Amino acid sequence: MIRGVIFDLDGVILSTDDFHYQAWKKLADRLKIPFDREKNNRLRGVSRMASLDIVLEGYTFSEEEKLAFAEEKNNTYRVLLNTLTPEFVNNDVRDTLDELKSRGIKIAIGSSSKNTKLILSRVGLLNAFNAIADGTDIKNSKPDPEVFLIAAQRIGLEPKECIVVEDAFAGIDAAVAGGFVPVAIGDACAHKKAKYRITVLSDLLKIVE
Ligand code: B16
Ligand code: MG
Repeated sequence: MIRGVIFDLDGVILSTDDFHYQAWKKLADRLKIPFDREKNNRLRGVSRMASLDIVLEGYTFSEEEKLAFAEEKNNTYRVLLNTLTPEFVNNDVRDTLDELKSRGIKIAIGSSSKNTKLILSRVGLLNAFNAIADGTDIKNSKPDPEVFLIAAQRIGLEPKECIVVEDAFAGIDAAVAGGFVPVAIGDACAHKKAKYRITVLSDLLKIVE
Protein backbone atom coordinates (compact mmCIF):
# COMPACT_ATOMS: atom_id res chain seq x y z
CA MET A 1 0.00 0.00 0.00
CA ILE A 2 1.29 3.45 -0.94
CA ARG A 3 1.65 5.76 2.09
CA GLY A 4 4.16 8.28 0.76
CA VAL A 5 5.27 10.07 -2.40
CA ILE A 6 8.84 11.29 -2.85
CA PHE A 7 9.21 13.87 -5.58
CA ASP A 8 12.31 14.69 -7.50
CA LEU A 9 12.43 18.50 -7.72
CA ASP A 10 13.86 19.69 -11.02
CA GLY A 11 11.73 18.47 -13.92
CA VAL A 12 8.94 17.22 -11.64
CA ILE A 13 7.79 20.06 -9.36
CA LEU A 14 9.13 22.73 -11.73
CA SER A 15 11.79 23.01 -14.40
CA THR A 16 14.96 25.09 -14.09
CA ASP A 17 16.44 23.41 -17.18
CA ASP A 18 16.79 26.70 -19.00
CA PHE A 19 18.66 28.29 -16.08
CA HIS A 20 21.06 25.32 -15.99
CA TYR A 21 21.52 25.72 -19.74
CA GLN A 22 22.23 29.44 -19.54
CA ALA A 23 24.67 29.01 -16.65
CA TRP A 24 26.63 26.12 -18.25
CA LYS A 25 26.60 27.92 -21.61
CA LYS A 26 28.13 31.05 -20.08
CA LEU A 27 30.95 28.97 -18.58
CA ALA A 28 31.48 26.92 -21.75
CA ASP A 29 31.57 30.07 -23.92
CA ARG A 30 34.20 31.61 -21.65
CA LEU A 31 36.28 28.41 -21.94
CA LYS A 32 35.59 28.26 -25.72
CA ILE A 33 34.07 24.79 -25.35
CA PRO A 34 31.04 23.89 -27.50
CA PHE A 35 27.82 23.46 -25.52
CA ASP A 36 24.27 23.13 -26.80
CA ARG A 37 20.78 22.15 -25.63
CA GLU A 38 21.39 18.52 -26.59
CA LYS A 39 24.33 18.34 -24.21
CA ASN A 40 22.28 20.16 -21.57
CA ASN A 41 19.67 17.38 -21.80
CA ARG A 42 22.35 14.89 -20.75
CA LEU A 43 22.82 16.79 -17.47
CA ARG A 44 19.27 16.27 -16.27
CA GLY A 45 19.22 14.65 -12.82
CA VAL A 46 23.04 14.41 -12.78
CA SER A 47 25.03 15.98 -9.90
CA ARG A 48 26.88 19.27 -10.42
CA MET A 49 30.41 17.78 -10.64
CA ALA A 50 29.25 14.90 -12.87
CA SER A 51 27.52 17.49 -15.07
CA LEU A 52 30.76 19.46 -15.28
CA ASP A 53 32.61 16.33 -16.45
CA ILE A 54 30.08 16.02 -19.29
CA VAL A 55 30.44 19.73 -20.16
CA LEU A 56 34.25 19.36 -20.22
CA GLU A 57 34.29 16.05 -22.17
CA GLY A 58 37.40 15.89 -24.36
CA TYR A 59 39.18 18.65 -22.39
CA THR A 60 41.56 18.29 -19.46
CA PHE A 61 41.61 20.53 -16.41
CA SER A 62 43.00 20.15 -12.87
CA GLU A 63 40.70 19.28 -9.94
CA GLU A 64 41.26 22.80 -8.60
CA GLU A 65 40.17 24.38 -11.88
CA LYS A 66 37.14 22.10 -12.02
CA LEU A 67 36.00 23.11 -8.53
CA ALA A 68 36.33 26.78 -9.53
CA PHE A 69 34.33 26.17 -12.74
CA ALA A 70 31.55 24.41 -10.79
CA GLU A 71 31.38 27.35 -8.39
CA GLU A 72 31.32 29.82 -11.28
CA LYS A 73 28.42 27.96 -12.92
CA ASN A 74 26.56 27.74 -9.63
CA ASN A 75 26.93 31.48 -8.99
CA THR A 76 25.38 32.24 -12.40
CA TYR A 77 22.64 29.65 -11.77
CA ARG A 78 21.78 31.12 -8.35
CA VAL A 79 21.42 34.61 -9.80
CA LEU A 80 18.92 33.15 -12.29
CA LEU A 81 17.14 31.23 -9.48
CA ASN A 82 16.48 34.57 -7.82
CA THR A 83 14.12 35.40 -10.69
CA LEU A 84 11.90 32.39 -9.78
CA THR A 85 8.39 33.24 -8.59
CA PRO A 86 5.46 31.05 -7.42
CA GLU A 87 4.10 31.14 -11.00
CA PHE A 88 6.88 28.73 -12.03
CA VAL A 89 4.89 25.96 -10.29
CA ASN A 90 1.66 25.19 -12.11
CA ASN A 91 -1.72 24.67 -10.48
CA ASP A 92 -1.83 20.97 -11.37
CA VAL A 93 1.29 20.46 -9.22
CA ARG A 94 0.00 22.56 -6.30
CA ASP A 95 -3.44 20.92 -6.35
CA THR A 96 -1.90 17.43 -6.48
CA LEU A 97 0.29 18.11 -3.44
CA ASP A 98 -2.74 19.42 -1.52
CA GLU A 99 -4.91 16.46 -2.52
CA LEU A 100 -2.25 13.90 -1.54
CA LYS A 101 -1.90 15.55 1.86
CA SER A 102 -5.65 15.57 2.38
CA ARG A 103 -5.66 11.82 1.62
CA GLY A 104 -3.13 11.34 4.45
CA ILE A 105 -0.23 10.59 2.11
CA LYS A 106 3.17 11.83 3.33
CA ILE A 107 5.03 13.89 0.73
CA ALA A 108 8.77 14.54 0.47
CA ILE A 109 11.41 15.93 -1.86
CA GLY A 110 14.36 13.79 -2.98
CA SER A 111 16.58 16.01 -5.13
CA SER A 112 20.24 15.95 -6.15
CA SER A 113 20.31 19.73 -6.07
CA LYS A 114 22.22 21.59 -3.38
CA ASN A 115 19.99 24.56 -4.24
CA THR A 116 16.77 22.73 -3.31
CA LYS A 117 15.84 24.97 -0.38
CA LEU A 118 16.52 28.17 -2.32
CA ILE A 119 14.34 26.92 -5.19
CA LEU A 120 11.50 25.82 -2.89
CA SER A 121 11.55 29.06 -0.97
CA ARG A 122 11.47 31.18 -4.17
CA VAL A 123 8.33 29.34 -5.36
CA GLY A 124 6.66 29.37 -1.93
CA LEU A 125 6.87 25.60 -1.31
CA LEU A 126 9.52 25.44 1.42
CA ASN A 127 6.97 24.35 4.03
CA ALA A 128 4.75 22.30 1.71
CA PHE A 129 6.50 18.95 2.25
CA ASN A 130 6.69 16.63 5.26
CA ALA A 131 10.42 16.22 4.60
CA ILE A 132 13.19 17.36 2.27
CA ALA A 133 16.29 15.35 1.34
CA ASP A 134 18.67 17.02 -1.10
CA GLY A 135 22.19 17.29 -2.47
CA THR A 136 23.44 18.68 0.84
CA ASP A 137 22.47 15.46 2.66
CA ILE A 138 24.17 12.87 0.49
CA LYS A 139 27.56 11.37 -0.36
CA ASN A 140 26.33 9.45 -3.43
CA SER A 141 24.26 10.95 -6.23
CA LYS A 142 21.52 9.24 -8.24
CA PRO A 143 21.56 6.46 -9.56
CA ASP A 144 22.52 5.70 -5.95
CA PRO A 145 19.27 5.60 -3.91
CA GLU A 146 20.76 7.49 -0.92
CA VAL A 147 18.68 10.68 -1.31
CA PHE A 148 15.40 8.74 -1.56
CA LEU A 149 16.30 6.47 1.39
CA ILE A 150 16.94 9.56 3.54
CA ALA A 151 13.63 11.09 2.40
CA ALA A 152 11.75 7.86 3.25
CA GLN A 153 13.42 7.69 6.66
CA ARG A 154 12.43 11.32 7.34
CA ILE A 155 8.76 10.58 6.64
CA GLY A 156 8.98 7.35 8.65
CA LEU A 157 8.14 4.96 5.79
CA GLU A 158 9.67 1.90 4.14
CA PRO A 159 10.76 2.28 0.49
CA LYS A 160 8.12 -0.20 -0.69
CA GLU A 161 5.43 2.07 0.80
CA CYS A 162 6.64 5.04 -1.27
CA ILE A 163 6.31 6.15 -4.85
CA VAL A 164 9.28 8.03 -6.31
CA VAL A 165 8.38 10.43 -9.12
CA GLU A 166 11.30 11.11 -11.48
CA ASP A 167 12.00 12.80 -14.82
CA ALA A 168 15.55 11.43 -15.21
CA PHE A 169 16.84 7.96 -16.10
CA ALA A 170 19.34 8.09 -13.20
CA GLY A 171 16.44 8.87 -10.87
CA ILE A 172 14.39 5.86 -12.00
CA ASP A 173 17.50 3.68 -11.56
CA ALA A 174 17.89 5.11 -8.03
CA ALA A 175 14.24 4.43 -7.20
CA VAL A 176 14.54 0.81 -8.42
CA ALA A 177 17.83 0.30 -6.53
CA GLY A 178 16.22 1.55 -3.31
CA GLY A 179 13.13 -0.66 -3.58
CA PHE A 180 10.69 2.21 -4.25
CA VAL A 181 7.75 2.22 -6.69
CA PRO A 182 9.19 4.09 -9.70
CA VAL A 183 6.88 6.54 -11.46
CA ALA A 184 8.20 8.30 -14.57
CA ILE A 185 7.25 11.68 -15.99
CA GLY A 186 8.69 13.41 -19.07
CA ASP A 187 11.89 11.92 -20.57
CA ALA A 188 12.02 9.17 -17.93
CA CYS A 189 8.89 7.60 -19.46
CA ALA A 190 11.23 5.92 -21.95
CA HIS A 191 12.86 3.99 -19.06
CA LYS A 192 11.85 0.32 -19.18
CA LYS A 193 11.85 -0.06 -15.39
CA ALA A 194 9.24 2.63 -14.69
CA LYS A 195 6.21 0.95 -13.06
CA TYR A 196 3.88 3.78 -14.06
CA ARG A 197 4.21 6.58 -16.63
CA ILE A 198 2.39 9.86 -16.06
CA THR A 199 1.86 12.94 -18.20
CA VAL A 200 0.85 15.41 -15.51
CA LEU A 201 1.35 15.15 -11.76
CA SER A 202 -2.37 14.80 -11.03
CA ASP A 203 -2.23 11.40 -12.83
CA LEU A 204 -0.67 10.26 -9.53
CA LEU A 205 -4.07 10.54 -7.89
CA LYS A 206 -5.22 7.54 -9.96
CA ILE A 207 -2.26 5.47 -8.72
CA VAL A 208 -2.60 6.53 -5.08
CA GLU A 209 -6.19 5.66 -4.26
P1 B16 B 1 22.86 21.76 -8.15
P2 B16 B 1 16.91 17.09 -9.39
C1 B16 B 1 19.22 18.04 -10.28
O1 B16 B 1 18.00 18.25 -9.61
C2 B16 B 1 19.13 18.61 -11.69
O2 B16 B 1 18.22 17.85 -12.48
C3 B16 B 1 20.49 18.55 -12.34
O3 B16 B 1 20.43 19.14 -13.63
C4 B16 B 1 21.52 19.29 -11.46
O4 B16 B 1 22.82 19.20 -12.02
C5 B16 B 1 21.51 18.64 -10.08
O5 B16 B 1 20.20 18.73 -9.52
C6 B16 B 1 22.47 19.33 -9.13
O6 B16 B 1 22.02 20.65 -8.91
O7 B16 B 1 23.98 22.20 -9.02
O8 B16 B 1 21.81 22.84 -7.90
O9 B16 B 1 23.33 21.16 -6.85
O10 B16 B 1 16.37 16.74 -10.74
O11 B16 B 1 17.61 15.93 -8.69
O12 B16 B 1 15.90 17.76 -8.50
MG1 MG C 1 14.92 15.83 -12.10
